[in-house]
Amino acid sequence: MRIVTLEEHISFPGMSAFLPPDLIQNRKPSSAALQMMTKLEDITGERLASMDKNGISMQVLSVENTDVNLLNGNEAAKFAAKYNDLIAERIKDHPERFAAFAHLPMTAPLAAADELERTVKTYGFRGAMIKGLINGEFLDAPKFAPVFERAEKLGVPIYIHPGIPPQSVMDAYYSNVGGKQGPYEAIACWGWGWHSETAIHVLRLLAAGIFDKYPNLKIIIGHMGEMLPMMWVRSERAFKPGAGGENQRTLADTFRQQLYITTSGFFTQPPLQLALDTIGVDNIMLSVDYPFSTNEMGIDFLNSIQLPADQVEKIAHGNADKLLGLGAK
Ligand code: GRE
Ligand code: ZN
Repeated sequence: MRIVTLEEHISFPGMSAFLPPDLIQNRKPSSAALQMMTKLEDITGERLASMDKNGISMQVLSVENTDVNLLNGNEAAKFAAKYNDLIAERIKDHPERFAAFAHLPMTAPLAAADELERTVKTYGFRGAMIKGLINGEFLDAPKFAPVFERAEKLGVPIYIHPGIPPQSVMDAYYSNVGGKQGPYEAIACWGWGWHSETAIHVLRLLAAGIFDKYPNLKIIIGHMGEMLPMMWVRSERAFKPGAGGENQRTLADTFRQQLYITTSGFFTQPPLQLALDTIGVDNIMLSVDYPFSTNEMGIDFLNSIQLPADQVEKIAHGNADKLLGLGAK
């Protein structure tokens, strides 16, 4: 069976040569990312061998770090373009095995929209991944409109991934746990905080009326829907049209029409069942979150799904092929 996974990360540490030296010390890589740097940097070595071993046909790659947000204006645009050029160069000999989401200079939203268009048209990139807040701001801020507008026009999705929380959130919510000094990353990031942050991100887009403003815009989120399937009915009641937000449609209608989720980092049946019962089988796509989870975990999970074959095919590749325009032309 064809298998496509689409929350699969890369990072090129050599790119820090293009950051001003005084900014390099302001970078905040997670400890998990630092540990995985060798695997993040590799594309056609261990990564491709592991895809072969596990029967993964294609990975859609995305940049794990947010260094580009340290830069502004033209500097950010040049840095992102260099990153994307490098990704395109590194995958060009394997068009059947790798595709990519663009890395965008979101501190300069119009340049970000232009870079999205350039990478889609020049390299066939499949959309963009945006990691977390942009220097403290969620994407419903009006300044980011050009990116949504352009994505809708180009017919490519935006993947919203969690990012390192802003310092004020880190301090208030995730620090001094049990009297220990400093922040506790597992609560702030991959053990909880990240997932609630991305759920909040999508609910903010709903409440701000972004989905209604761009009715053909498609948003992807990972981690089995970032807790939204669990909260579905309660949130649906709270975010009814006319309940204070700008949204004109219900949460369920909006999300089933415009939100897609991946299974990244989730490998058990109960959360999948919740996702099937809420957003539905047409909006769920297999992903691993390589290298932070292993391809073996993803494939064992796929093999354990108890659904009719045509539905497993949708999750394994059909939905992604359709949404991203992959597969047979
Ligand atoms: C992720 O991309 O989801 C991720 C990281 C770093 C650590 C763990 C993790 O970027 O799941
Ligand atoms: Zn991820």
